Amino acid sequence: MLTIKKDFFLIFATYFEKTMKEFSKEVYLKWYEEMTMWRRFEDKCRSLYLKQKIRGFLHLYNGQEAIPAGFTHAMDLTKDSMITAYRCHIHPMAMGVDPKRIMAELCGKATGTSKGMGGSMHIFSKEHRFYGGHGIVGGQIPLGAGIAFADKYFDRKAVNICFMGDGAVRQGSLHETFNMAMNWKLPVVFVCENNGYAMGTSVKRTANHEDIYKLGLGYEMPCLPIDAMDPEKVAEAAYEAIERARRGDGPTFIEARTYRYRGHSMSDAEPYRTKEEVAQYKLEDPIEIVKSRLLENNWATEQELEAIDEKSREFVEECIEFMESSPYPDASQVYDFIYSQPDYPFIDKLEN
Ligand SMILES: Cc1ncc(C[n+]2csc(CCOP(=O)(O)OP(=O)(O)O)c2C)c(N)n1
Ligand SMILES: [Mg+2]
Repeated sequence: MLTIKKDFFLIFATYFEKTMKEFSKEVYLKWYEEMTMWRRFEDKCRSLYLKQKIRGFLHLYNGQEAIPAGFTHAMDLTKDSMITAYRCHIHPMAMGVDPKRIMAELCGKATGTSKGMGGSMHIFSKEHRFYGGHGIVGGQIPLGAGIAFADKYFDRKAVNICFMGDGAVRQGSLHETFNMAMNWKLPVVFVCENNGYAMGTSVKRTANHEDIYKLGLGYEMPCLPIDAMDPEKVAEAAYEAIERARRGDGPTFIEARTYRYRGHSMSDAEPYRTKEEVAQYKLEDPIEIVKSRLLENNWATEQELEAIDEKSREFVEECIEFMESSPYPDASQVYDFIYSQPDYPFIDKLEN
């Protein structure tokens, strides 16, 4: 009797087993629309920086677009969350944050996602569960595990996707976090966006081997490298890892192999690589991959894709208009939203 019951539930569970949304024409068109807009957005940010409308640091994401495209395809956007480093304009857009407000934030306007007080490295949206935007290399790794701890504690059945760079994986905090995340089987997917360089330091020069995903092995954390220029491959690996985390089986470490086309930030003369190397990687451009699949499957014509490109260009212009017509925060707000603790004991000690 017991076995029949068990078998019945097994069949029932298999029948209703969740599978990932298929890679349909609609998905590909959405990817093309989003990815061309993201690329255009970043290109426009570059010119706004040269015009000094964007100040401070600016790290562009060109070349890495297949990663947020693939991940958001596999995520449950009603409850899952994301956290990343300072190269952070595109991930929140993929999560649903309004690009106009991101553009406003980049230019320090009051309509920005952090009221114009965070800037390029600190995009944040509680509403869309995009938890930054962090300038300390590797600082977001323990925070991602912390979000996952809260998800588990409150039984939300939600998963945190914690992105980091190839430079960040060399921080000690990664090891403490991996150990705790495995020990407590936290619902988190750690993703190293390996774009080949940490500022001007290549992965080759950073360690005695280039297989970053192997950092998971010491913790018996499921880990794998993926071709992250192809959003389908990203989505497949993401889905498996997310579902593993969601059913309580703990974290996964994905090394997403990608490439950044622009310099580390705007002040990078790129002496560490050749123009030929960049051109070589552009042959595997993620937007071109999406475009060629749309054409091969007769899901869109060249003209239809050109119309989408045009729509992306117009939308980014609208973002700039929104930013231009927004006010700066009032000068009286300069000390607002700053953490202070008047009775901080150590300052007291110093003063006495
Ligand atoms: C703790 C810390 N050390 C050093 C820096 C300076 N820094 C800023 S970005 C960066 C490189 C990080 O590279 P990577 O993690 O590969 O990310 P990518 O820029 O390629 O996205 C460094 C060393 C910092 N911000 N924080
Ligand atoms: Mg890097």
